[in-house]
Amino acid sequence: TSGERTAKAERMFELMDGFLKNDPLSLQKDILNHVEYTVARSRFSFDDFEAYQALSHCIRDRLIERWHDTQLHFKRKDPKRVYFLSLEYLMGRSLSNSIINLGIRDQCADALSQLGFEFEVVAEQEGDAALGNGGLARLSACQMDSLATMDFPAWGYGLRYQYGLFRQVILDGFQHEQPDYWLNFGNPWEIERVHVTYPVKFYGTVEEEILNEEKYQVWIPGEMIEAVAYDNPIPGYGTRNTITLRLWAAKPSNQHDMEAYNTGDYIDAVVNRQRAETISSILYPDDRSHQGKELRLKQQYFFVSASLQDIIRRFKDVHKDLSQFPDKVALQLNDTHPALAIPEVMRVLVDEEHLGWNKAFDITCKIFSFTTHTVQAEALEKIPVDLLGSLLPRHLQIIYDINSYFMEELKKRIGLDYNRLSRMSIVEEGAVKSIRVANLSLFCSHTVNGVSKLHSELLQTRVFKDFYELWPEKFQYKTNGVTQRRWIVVSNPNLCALISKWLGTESWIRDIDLLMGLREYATDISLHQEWQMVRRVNKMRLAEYIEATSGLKVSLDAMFDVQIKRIHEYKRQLLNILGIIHRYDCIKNMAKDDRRKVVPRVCIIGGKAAPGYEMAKKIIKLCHAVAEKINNDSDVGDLLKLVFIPDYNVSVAELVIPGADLSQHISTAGHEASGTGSMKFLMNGCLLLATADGSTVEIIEEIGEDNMFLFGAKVHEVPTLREKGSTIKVPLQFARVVRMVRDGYFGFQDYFKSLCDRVEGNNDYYLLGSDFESYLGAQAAADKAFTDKEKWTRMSILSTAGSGRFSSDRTIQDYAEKTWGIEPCRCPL
Ligand code: TH1
Repeated sequence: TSGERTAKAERMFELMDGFLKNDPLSLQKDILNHVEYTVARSRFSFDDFEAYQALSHCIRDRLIERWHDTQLHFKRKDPKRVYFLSLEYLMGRSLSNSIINLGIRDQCADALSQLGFEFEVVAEQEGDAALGNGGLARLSACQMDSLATMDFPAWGYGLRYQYGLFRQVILDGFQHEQPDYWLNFGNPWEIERVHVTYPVKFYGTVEEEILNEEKYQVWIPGEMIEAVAYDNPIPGYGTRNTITLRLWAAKPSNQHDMEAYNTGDYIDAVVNRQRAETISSILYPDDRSHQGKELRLKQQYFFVSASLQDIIRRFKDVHKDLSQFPDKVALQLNDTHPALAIPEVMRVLVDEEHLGWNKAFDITCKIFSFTTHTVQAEALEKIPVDLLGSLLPRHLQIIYDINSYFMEELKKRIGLDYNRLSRMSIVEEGAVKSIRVANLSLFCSHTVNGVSKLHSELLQTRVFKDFYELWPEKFQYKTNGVTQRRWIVVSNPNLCALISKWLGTESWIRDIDLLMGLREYATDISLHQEWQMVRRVNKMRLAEYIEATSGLKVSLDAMFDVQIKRIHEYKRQLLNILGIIHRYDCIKNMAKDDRRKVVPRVCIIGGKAAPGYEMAKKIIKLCHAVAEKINNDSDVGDLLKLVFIPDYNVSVAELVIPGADLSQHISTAGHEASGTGSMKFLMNGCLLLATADGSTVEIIEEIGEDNMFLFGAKVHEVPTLREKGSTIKVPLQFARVVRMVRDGYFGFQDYFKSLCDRVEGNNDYYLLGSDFESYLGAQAAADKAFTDKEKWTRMSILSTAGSGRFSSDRTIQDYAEKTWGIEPCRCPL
């Protein structure tokens, strides 16, 4: 009875010590207890890594308390919830971030220091959780932080890969990939939910069944795999709210292939069972290329099916009538990777809940919204029909049904314009008949958005023009953002303290618009001094890291010029390297006296190439070959250094970004959907050298063209330049530096030939040649500005001051209001 339950709860509460305490002494006790009982080391002898493990468990305990309270609060209030579906999350490290969001940084540092440990050193023991590739995956992580901080009732769903993004090892200047078996030492940031499991079905056939004189389709699966939940608590900053990132792991199901046991082949059957786990074992390392692989499709469905069973169960715990589903649930598709959720919802509603098709479709269209991160039509995901039909036969039927309905609706709007009908169809006829996942997502979502203003315009005028003309009201734009908690507070504590001091408050950590207040002091000499000091300390930290990883000593007086991101031809790391060769060539050809006027530079490049992306791998090798030459040339000395930072990841970014003077975002206009790295540099007071692409266009609106170094063709000029092809006049300097590479000046002549071919004449698709002169102009302007310390510092302060619009808090607020229709649900303290 309820009376008994209350009595029991009261008894439990009395037995509890109350909530865990956060004063340094209590923390010390808890750390030592975890050393002894969790890590199973003696409390009299443990090392930095064990201290990391023990402290992590202390923090985990505290997260669990808040997490329980938050979940209970959400359950009681039953607000409309948002479910963020993403196949990738780049969380990086969790310890510092959690400690800062809990507001107990100083207490933890105190506790550690009294035990003889240093907070920074302990925090650095943690490895990165790298369950994603690049921008898209880090965006998911930033958005989770904002969702928690802003008290939204939100869940993230994803896959718990056993192997994260490969580790990059450089041997003789070539990239090699090594597996990232990141769970090796255990993971204190997850809670295994052995009882939260769902069966996921694959293969088999579809049969018709008659029930109460109605026909139903029944899917008889051929394989069953179990999904087990692992919960990762995501704490908000300045709130008790702690939300969940639920990741699914595959386990063999007890119903998996029963036949094999009966036929007596026990050993084989067990080995086969084990194979089920491969579904969640590995992250695909390709940044935006789809290959129609069965395993990838299996991953997508596995994750979608488990998440939806979980979401529907949560809904049904409280509500009976599924027609209320859209009032309580918003589902956000992070690109098309989770789009199988659409036919899956239809299947559940029609086949399992026995709702009529129209009713089911109405519900479906009310719950989905879709973010696309893609720029080119060719890069959109497609699923070969044969593959889908064999793996998910019922889903293929449903997609066909949706498409027939879609085509009928379309004909009512546009008549029998067959070209257009076939362009817009969800099913692509052709050599390989395929499903166009973006078209499915567009038709079935109430809202679609790009990730910057420019990108959203390109969607409307190019990629999804046909759709925009018919359903303009579906299109929104949501410029990406990054979280200032991770990208200033955690990674740049000195700048954080300085900002709080000058603004007279820490409130900007939750209310980013306050950063603008710094504009007032942009010319204040004492701020300038403190600002320069903070930046110099960060440069020192970076210089030490460079020396430790590459053995190269760099001068702190040089301009630290950084380009870190995935290696892609469109991101034009090659333009950067050719520019460096040009700079080198100039220094070499200068009279000795003139060299004194050169602004010294340390050029830093970092990033991974997809394992099968040959050109990207050649770019990495070229970078090393050029560095070898330059860094060993005594004519050059400290005037120019080139460093490749290996194994770029989130924690490397946290170290590099605060120490950068200049950062490059130099994609060919129209190719970077948004770009989020630039926002992190901006927040940290690093100046940008950039093209008018992606979110840079909005950064210009915010800080003004004269606070950055802009160059290159504009989006509308690109098509004409491409048409002109080899008739474009390419500057002599460009031909000269390419020739140096061709002629083997840096060795590896044969290997670099195809790279050189790619940027000359009609092949220069990314317009390196035609943008080169303006690129060098921007570089010269940066040099000039750097020699004027006061000007540079002012520009730097104004960059930070103008970065507020690029906080993911702003992005999430926008989604909450305009896309999801959800409200904050704050757990009482
Ligand atoms: C990136 C975009 O290239 C980048 O411009 C954007 O800032 C970022 O997403 C966040 O919106 C993309 N990453 C991926 C990854 C995959 C497929 C497509 C894209 S687009 C796997």
